[in-house]
Amino acid sequence: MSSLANAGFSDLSSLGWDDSFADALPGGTLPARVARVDRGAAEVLAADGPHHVQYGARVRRAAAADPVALPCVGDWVALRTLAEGRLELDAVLPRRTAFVRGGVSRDSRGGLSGDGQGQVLAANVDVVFVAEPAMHATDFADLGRIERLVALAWESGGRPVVLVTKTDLLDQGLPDLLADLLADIAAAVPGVDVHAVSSHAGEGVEQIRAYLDGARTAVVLGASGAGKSTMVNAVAGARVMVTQQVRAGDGRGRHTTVHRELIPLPSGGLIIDTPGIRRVGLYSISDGVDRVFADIEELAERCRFDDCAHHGEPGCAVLAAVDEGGLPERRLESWYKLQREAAWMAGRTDARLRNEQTRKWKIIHKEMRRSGRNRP
Ligand SMILES: Nc1nc2c(ncn2[C@@H]2O[C@H](COP(=O)(O)OP(=O)(O)OP(=O)(O)O)[C@@H](O)[C@H]2O)c(=O)[nH]1
Ligand SMILES: [Mg+2]
Ligand SMILES: [Zn+2]
Repeated sequence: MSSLANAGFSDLSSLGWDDSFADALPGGTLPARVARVDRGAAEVLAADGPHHVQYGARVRRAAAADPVALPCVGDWVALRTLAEGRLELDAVLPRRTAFVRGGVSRDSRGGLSGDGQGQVLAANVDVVFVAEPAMHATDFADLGRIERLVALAWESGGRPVVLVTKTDLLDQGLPDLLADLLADIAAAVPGVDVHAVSSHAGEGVEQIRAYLDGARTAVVLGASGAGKSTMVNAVAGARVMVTQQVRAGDGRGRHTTVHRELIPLPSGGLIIDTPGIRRVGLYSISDGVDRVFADIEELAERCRFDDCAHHGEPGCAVLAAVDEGGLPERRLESWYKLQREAAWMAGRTDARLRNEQTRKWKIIHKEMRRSGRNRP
């Protein structure tokens, strides 16, 4: 919190406030931006500096009905002054963008499970930085994870950007290694900027700052140990986040960052650091996956059957491309996996909506019975 405690803002626009948020602000309330949430309370940044505020009844009711309504880091909120002078978080203003992950997990047999509900990881984010280390202990970057996070980033409404971190760890005697890696990643996420970053060497830091020009907000996502907090510190030019060495044996991170936190940067703009992600499920599925797999979508137009699932049908242009080496098999497998998950998630969401409808009708019927209106 030290970074926030002495911030002292006079200017909401430096926190990303603008006219369209102002239009949504209820009368008699004060605007503030959520910097961090912690069990039913939030640390917010207002025009006069940071405040610790509890959630009002309205917010608690909305969140009980749908966890997506819970205040989250990056949200713009309305504060109301209570009689005793204390401030309360009265409402969450409509989100411009939201990075939502689905509560999907894989059981021991590889099947999908979960409650079909979403969790907002960050709101009102303009740029989603996907941080992937150039090298793990034994392996190069995880393309499947990048594809998944970029698909979710497109869904959020923000702009995905891939940061390949710790490039100083690559064998400097083999300059092609980095170029090949960047090319592989660029092919996995067509249309997305990919940058090499070394926070230790200060490389790529200016490029990251440029994405935040105009008081824009970014969130950094990636596995534990990817170097997210180190990058945030490099961009801030100060040690605002704690970092820790990865484990010696397998090179995995130690889950050092445990809270999502919004950090206003001295050079302008804001950045949200997040705890290392173990697994992110898809949530709302519109065109995020299709955008990441634009090459497969394009090939699919040449399949003989319109509804080809690319599972061995005759005249399948996608499988032909795999055979000819134009489409990596790994990528097709990754696409299958996300398609299956998207279909499963869509089914869960439908089931949840049906349950909600049923529950609503039960309540209405009960009330009608009580008031005797359904008696003949
Ligand atoms: N060589 C090198 N090491 C780096 C670089 N960036 C980060 N590291 C190291 O990687 C380790 C993990 O860095 P963190 O910034 O704590 O990683 P994180 O992604 O924030 O991890 P969590 O908070 O656990 O999610 C630390 O020992 C850093 O010093 C880099 O550019 N080069
Ligand atoms: Mg961290
Ligand atoms: Zn096909």
